[in-house]
Amino acid sequence: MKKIFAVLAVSLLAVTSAQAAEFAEVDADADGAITMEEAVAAMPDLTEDAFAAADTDEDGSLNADEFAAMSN
Ligand SMILES: [Ca+2]
Ligand SMILES: [Ca+2]
Repeated sequence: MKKIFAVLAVSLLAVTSAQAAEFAEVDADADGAITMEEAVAAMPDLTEDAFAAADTDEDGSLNADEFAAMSN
């Protein structure tokens, strides 16, 4: 039984780090914000409207929270 829990714990960790890595991957210059250019480079189908809708504080870039909200 312990082995099953260990496998589950590892799987959960993998999911968590995968989401974190995704933001870092899209944020090509690692400044903590995703610009329209960075977003489109990672997601070619993203429209300007979708980006603007995700940019809830309207500063022209997506922070980690805005990116997470858009991804969900
Ligand atoms: Ca950036
Ligand atoms: Ca923003």
